[in-house]
Amino acid sequence: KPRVLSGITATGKLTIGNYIGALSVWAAEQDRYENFFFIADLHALTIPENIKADALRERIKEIVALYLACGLDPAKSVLFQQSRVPAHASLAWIFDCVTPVGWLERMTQYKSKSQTATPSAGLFTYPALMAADILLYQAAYVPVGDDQRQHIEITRDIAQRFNHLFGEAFRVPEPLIRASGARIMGLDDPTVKMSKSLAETRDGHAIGLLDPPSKIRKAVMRAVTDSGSEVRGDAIGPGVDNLLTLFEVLSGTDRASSLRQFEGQGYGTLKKAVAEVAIERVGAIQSRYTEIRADETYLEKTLIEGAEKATAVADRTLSTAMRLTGLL
Ligand code: AQP
Repeated sequence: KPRVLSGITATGKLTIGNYIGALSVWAAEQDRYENFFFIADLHALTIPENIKADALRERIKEIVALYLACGLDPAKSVLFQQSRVPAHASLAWIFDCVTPVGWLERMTQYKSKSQTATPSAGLFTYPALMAADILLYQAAYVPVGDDQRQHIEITRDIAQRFNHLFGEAFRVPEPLIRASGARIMGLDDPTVKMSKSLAETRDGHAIGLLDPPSKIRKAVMRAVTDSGSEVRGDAIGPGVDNLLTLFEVLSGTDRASSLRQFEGQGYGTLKKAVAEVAIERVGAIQSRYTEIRADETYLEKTLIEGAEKATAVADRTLSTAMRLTGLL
């Protein structure tokens, strides 16, 4: 089976964007691939002003429990915490040294995030660590949301540059991006991507996977729409487009049939329908989540076993890279 690898950064509470763009795809395709999914905790340190040690520890457990609650099965997928596999940080340093600064300067995520905080060197070299995350596992595919395209592109460039400079060590991976729902937008502003870090400070921005029904309903009912008042298939602005997309991916329909259902209806009707499907899906995840969180020993066991399996694969690739560079 071809191998896939992907992860989620532990920078906040997971949103329905993370679920639709990433987690739901990973879970649905689990039988087709050999799977590696990780919690990117090293990446969570890039903006140190945002870090509280206890909160990060809690977030890591929360994310692994959500992985399980969303249907990832440790018998089919290796689930692990990035920092427990030291090869990630070691290969990242090697990649820091093969990555031209100009490539990093072009990354749009750095450009936007470095506006707000005192930008750290880690924030700047983040793509080299992400390349290490992926390339250590010789992944064929990386299932991600649309916002990650540029990161996969630079990962491919880094793999090719290393292979060219030192010899073939890395498989060049392909992104795997769903056709619809790969970029869920913010409910409070449909021109920006729904993001877990924005959700930390902006009420009504996101649907959180652990939000209670009342909070979800409120956020959806207040979602920014277009200037009109009813759904019109020939004039769909970004707000209504986002609501229709949410409805379609969560209820398993397509644009043609959702338009048949909502054409000519007021925005309130569409919003109610979106809130109901979201509450239903998130509710099912939450009831499994609560059961999983009741057994912390199981969570820890999952992370220990995951780290062992991931380390075995990652160390092999790291050794190859170290041999080719002369470190070994
Ligand atoms: N809005 C989204 N729509 C579809 N897919 C999304 N993903 C994220 N947001 C959406 C996908 O989820 C995976 C993990 O995302 P991430 O951890 O890289 O970061 P994030 O949720 O995008 O978080 P922030 O808050 O925007 O940024 P950070 O965490 O860096 O502060 C990825 O596959 C992503 O595509």
